[in-house]
Amino acid sequence: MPDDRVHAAGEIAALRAELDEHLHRYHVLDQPTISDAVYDQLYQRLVALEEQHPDLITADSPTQRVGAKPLDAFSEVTHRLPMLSLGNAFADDEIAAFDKRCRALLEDAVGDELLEYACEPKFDGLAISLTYVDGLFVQGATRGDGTTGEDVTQNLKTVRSIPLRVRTTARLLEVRGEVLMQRRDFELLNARQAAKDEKVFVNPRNAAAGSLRQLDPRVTAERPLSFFAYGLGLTEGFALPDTHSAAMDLLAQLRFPITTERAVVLGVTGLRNYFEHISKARSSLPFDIDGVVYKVNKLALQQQLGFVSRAPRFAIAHKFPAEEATTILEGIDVQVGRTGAITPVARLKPVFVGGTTVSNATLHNEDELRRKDLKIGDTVIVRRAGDVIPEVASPILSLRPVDAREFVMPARCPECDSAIMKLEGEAVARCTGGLYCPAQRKQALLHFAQRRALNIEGLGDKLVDQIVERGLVHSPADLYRLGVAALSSLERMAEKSAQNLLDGIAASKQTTLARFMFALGIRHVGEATARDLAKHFGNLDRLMDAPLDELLRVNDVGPVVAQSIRQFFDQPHNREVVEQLRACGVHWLETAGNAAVDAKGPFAGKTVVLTGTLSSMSRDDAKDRLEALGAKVSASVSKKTDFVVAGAESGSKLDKAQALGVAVLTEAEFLSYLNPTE
Ligand code: D41
Repeated sequence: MPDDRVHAAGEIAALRAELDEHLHRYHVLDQPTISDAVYDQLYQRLVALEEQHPDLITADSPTQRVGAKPLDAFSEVTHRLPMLSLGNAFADDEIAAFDKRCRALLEDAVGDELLEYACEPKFDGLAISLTYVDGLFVQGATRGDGTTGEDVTQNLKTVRSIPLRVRTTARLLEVRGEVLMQRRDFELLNARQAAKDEKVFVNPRNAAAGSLRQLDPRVTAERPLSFFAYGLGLTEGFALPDTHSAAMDLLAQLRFPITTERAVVLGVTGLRNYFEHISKARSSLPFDIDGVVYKVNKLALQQQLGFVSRAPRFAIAHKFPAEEATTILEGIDVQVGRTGAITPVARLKPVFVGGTTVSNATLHNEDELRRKDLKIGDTVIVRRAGDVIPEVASPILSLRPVDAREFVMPARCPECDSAIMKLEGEAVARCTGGLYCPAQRKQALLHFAQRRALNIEGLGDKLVDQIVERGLVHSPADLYRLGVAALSSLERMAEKSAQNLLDGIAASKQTTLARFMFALGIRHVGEATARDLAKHFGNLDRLMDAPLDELLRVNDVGPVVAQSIRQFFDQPHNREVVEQLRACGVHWLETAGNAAVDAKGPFAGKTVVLTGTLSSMSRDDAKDRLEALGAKVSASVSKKTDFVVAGAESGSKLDKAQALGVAVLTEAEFLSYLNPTE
């Protein structure tokens, strides 16, 4: 290397370390030691040196936080370890029940001792995941639905408190936390927006969400976002500590911002004291929180508790009580849902409550409306808790005007004029129009296309409104028959977006049986049930023809669900739609299903752990295949593991399997067990 380059390289390294240190002091420790002007000089010096030596620019240089090009769209990220949701509680007795349940499930491990909990504020922001490979920040993603989120790496790089490099020997380190906007930053941003005659945000959470969702990272860079880590995700080559609190200590050592308000407490009394402490501190915190989070502190106990559905059993959010305001109930409209359910909706004089302006609120059903004794013209109390949908709590009877009017359920559907009927014993009235009713058709299509169903990118509610109103689409199968010409004729639809939508529709053809079952919108068949059904049957024809008693054998399927599935497939019209969809090319991998699992097969009843990368299939596919053969697929290796399937670049799980003497299968061996005849 020429001398000048050697010097530059040295100075660049020193400047980066210096600048990183100041960013950390300013944004994480809140204790800056130099002025902004001095920081800026150092920064400009680095920029100049990097301009002279562009080959010395590295991805973790502080200059690389800004300047990335705008994107056309965010790409999807699959969370290798799902980002679970948190159960909610408002009342003290729910917290006592949480502690009791944990203790009961951990009886052997804790005996009579009080359980230790890690407590932290519940940031009212957006959950994200940060991935570091060999210490370098490589990917940042939103939580999305917990399974897939959006790749917002460029935007997260602009957040100064997120380190671009961490000093760790971990091959893989995933840090999870919340992005938010501090109250002061929010006020300043809104003042700036107003001065520019641009959109002002209703609350810090919306401002943070809007800023993170910018396709142009230069816009995000102008928005003062903060980050706080709340835990670890997937790690490889990293020795996990024993407790959540120690994991947080480690994160702080690695220079991630963590809350200063955390505590480790014992038992329900400890939880109650912490809640009181934070409730008092709430208004003086620099950011919005909507409650606190309690987590069983020992990670081994967390593992033992596991999770149900999408929420861990070892953690719970204790939310602050809802906020309330009064306003006028100006009218009651009705809305038609996907299954024809008619929901009365309160039209309210707009009121600011719990951080947003509310002008509508669902009234659920007629009975509820009568029970609450609501009349049009009433002054009502509107309640809103955190991100929960606002509700009309009650009328203030003393303020009722003499001309207050009773709500009358319309006899005919406002959308399609079909009769509205209420079945015996059911609380909801329904439009009888079925898929003739445009409102139901729209909802059914949106349900079909949503991310967790067939995931048709680009098919939002405005488009669905148009294609239904113009008679272009009657059933989901019609989506697969749309052409560019028909779509280009729609409002605000250029040929390019039409083509994008068609690409999205084409891409959705390859799906899974579980998604397909969920997409059909069978009453009582949610995502989890659809997955259980797919696992059990593995094959659509067998599922459609299954008698009630077979359906009842499926995990978590009771008589109501089984009836509903039977009724759905007994209608020739529904079978017709299914056949049309298959004819249009919608397909998935069919399997033998659990129902047919050979109880003597090599994986039946075994616990299997997948690690590393398989060349012949994705991890999810491997999991599906194993489960179809009766195996339980687990995330971590323990003495109870029967097999570890080790693909390329297997890490700590393989080491652990070998240490515990667990049988390890290579990919080739695994495939030979999967397909013994092939
Ligand atoms: O401050 C938060 N909003 C927060 C969210 C937190 N302090 N801890 C959290 N812990 C979890 C688990 C226990 C599931 C790892 C969370 C969240 N989850 C969470 N945020 C959004 C969905 C779930």
